[in-house]
This record gives sequence, structure tokens and C-alpha cells, in this order.
Amino acid sequence: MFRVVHGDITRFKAEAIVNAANKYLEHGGGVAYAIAKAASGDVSEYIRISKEEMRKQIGRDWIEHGEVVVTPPLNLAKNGVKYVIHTVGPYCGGKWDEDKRKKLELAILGALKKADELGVRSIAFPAISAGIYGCPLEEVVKTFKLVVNEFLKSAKNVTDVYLVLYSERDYEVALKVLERDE
Ligand code: AR6
Repeated sequence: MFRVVHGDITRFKAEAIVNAANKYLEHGGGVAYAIAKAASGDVSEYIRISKEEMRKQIGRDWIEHGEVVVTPPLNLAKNGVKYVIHTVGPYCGGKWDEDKRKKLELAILGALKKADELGVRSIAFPAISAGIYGCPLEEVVKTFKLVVNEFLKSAKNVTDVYLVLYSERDYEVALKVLERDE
């Protein structure tokens, strides 16, 4: 099941939540800052943990589209969160093309595959790349819809995937995209 919901991902109850990170896991703004703040209270400490895990899990100081890093939920465990999965979407700056779509697909799929591997049943995503990275929200939601529905056909553990829209307006846009059959 794929569903769009209106809310704050730092309050959302799911076994895994995804962070719309940058490739260095700096968590300087947007949903990344909000997640780091909610998880640890101390954003620079959560950045330190993220970078340490990135070195352990990836062996580098940056991630490519499709690569993900998992960090502990700390305070977000109160929402039933077991893992925070960091993924990096494309930078669009208002533009959209096949290359950006492909990078977003990789970013979404990387997090879904990791969650499935970890035995997670429910996972919540923010609208990756639709904020500071400036990708058109409609295209982002369309990409989510296609990637998630395809992924769910062969998932072993993941059954519930949520796209959490922070603003009422974004939520309305996302609902409209989902209602279209394309
Ligand atoms: N819950 C759910 N969604 C949220 C929340 C929240 N608490 N806060 C913001 N959003 P962005 P990006 C929405 O900019 O475009 C960071 O600095 C927001 O309205 O967080 O992928 C990273 O470190 C938007 O729809 O991520 C990177 O440098 C969506 O989350 C860069 O921003 C994504 O917006 C990544 O940019």
C-alpha cells in the first residue's frame, strides 16, 4: 500500500523514516535538520553519528544517488521508529529531465531496498528533492508512485509506504497526482 499523508515526519509512526539528505550527510536545513534535531536534540551530534556510519557502511565520506546510510532513531524510537535511512535525491533548481528522474528513482529505491533488507514493514518518506533542491513536486510525487508501486510487487517485508507532505498545499497537490491514473 502506498499512501500520501499530511504531517510532520518527525512525529510519524513508522518503523523506518527516510531523510532527504545531501551527499555529505550535513543535515543543515529542511527535513534533514528537523529529523536530526528530533532524533538527537543536538544536530551536530547527529551529523557526527551519520558521518561515522557512512564511513562504516559505505567506506567513503559521501554517498551517490541510490546509496543509503542507516542511523539509529534515538529519541524517535518513541514513535516506533527503528531506523533512519539517509538517501540523496537530485538537485533540480526548478528544472526536470530524465537524468533527474533517474536519480530520484535511485534515491527512493535505495531506501526501499534497505528497509526491506532490515525487515521493516512500514516506511515513511518526505518529498525528497522537492524543497531546497527545487524539483517540481508533481514530478516527485509521480516518481514516488511509480517506483513504490513497482517495488511493492516483489517486496519481502515492506508492506506500507507513506509519503509525508509537510504543507497542506503540497498534500493537496500530491493527492491530485495520486488520483490520476497514468
Ligand atoms: N516533515 C515532512 N516533510 C518536511 C518536514 C517535516 N518535518 N520539513 C520539511 N519537509 P528539503 P531536499 C518537506 O528541503 O529538497 C537539506 O539541507 C519540505 O517541505 O528538506 O531534498 C539537506 O541537508 C519538502 O517538501 O529536502 C540537503 O542539503 C521536502 O520535505 C537539502 O536540504 C524536502 O525538502 C536537500 O533538499
